[in-house]
Amino acid sequence: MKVERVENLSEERFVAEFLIPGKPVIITDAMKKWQLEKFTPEFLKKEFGHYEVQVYDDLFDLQTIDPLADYLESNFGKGAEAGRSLHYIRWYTKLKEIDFFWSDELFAELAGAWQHPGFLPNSSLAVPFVPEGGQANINETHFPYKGLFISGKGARTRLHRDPFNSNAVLCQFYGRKKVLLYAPSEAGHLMRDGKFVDVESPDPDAFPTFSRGTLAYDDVLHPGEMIFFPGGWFHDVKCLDDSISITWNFVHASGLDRFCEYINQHPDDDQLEIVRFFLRDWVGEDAEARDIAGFLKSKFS
Ligand SMILES: O=C(O)CCC(=O)C(=O)O
Ligand SMILES: [Fe+2]
Repeated sequence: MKVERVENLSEERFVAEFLIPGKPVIITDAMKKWQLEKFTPEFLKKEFGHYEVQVYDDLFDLQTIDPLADYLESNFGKGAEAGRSLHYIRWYTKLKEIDFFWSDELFAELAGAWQHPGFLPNSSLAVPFVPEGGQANINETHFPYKGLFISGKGARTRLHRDPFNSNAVLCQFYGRKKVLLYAPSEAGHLMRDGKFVDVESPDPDAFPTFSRGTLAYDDVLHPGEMIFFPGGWFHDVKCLDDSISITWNFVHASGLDRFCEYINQHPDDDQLEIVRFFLRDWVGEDAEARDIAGFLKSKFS
């Protein structure tokens, strides 16, 4: 099935029809006024080619740190050649308190080239936390897992669901991506011992009931389109062309119960470090899952 495509999506409709029910959607016109020419390989190479960036495999294991220009030279314009490494740049803004090759400087320089989408809530946000009366802005507020994704044709982000039940938005600038989506209810067919099935070559011993899992959506995201991945949904993303995208995650107050339930049930999840980083000014750097949940519930009750 194809994902519903909408235009002119208001925040009210997004929250009521997609965010609260947890329904994926593709927004076709939210990037119309953006400077798309700044999200091309040529422009990024010219302006940012000397930056060192982190290069991952098809999940989230770091492989190397290389200059952006080197990656583009060896991976773009090649086609998915047999034997070519399918490494993937995921260049995130700061996610934790360590010195790393974060993209904050890049995003500061690109701030004028794109804007906070009109449908995306800018208040009632739990992660990043926006105090009452405040307004988040994707260009000024720090969001979790906000990053520039750069990947050669054939590269892939294997099936996964995003951390701590957070929602994600993926904006496609350059090239097409094939997107497969499974509902949260299919977890039993897709996950085992914290590992996810590889939908392109499922291991029948580890995932014996994979074929009984229902694929909800199979679609292609085109340049200029944005997709919303609701929290808990499993997604596999494959680059049909050389590709450039931006993504970020968020937890909205409407999903607070699910978020708190998740963190209370997974107090040792290593991604909680990221939640703490985003809430450290309010709950402290050592906050336990229940303190985080208690703080957010008190703010949105
Ligand atoms: O674009 C990709 O390769 C993966 C995107 C994704 O997983 C996300 O935005 O949550
Ligand atoms: Fe994801």
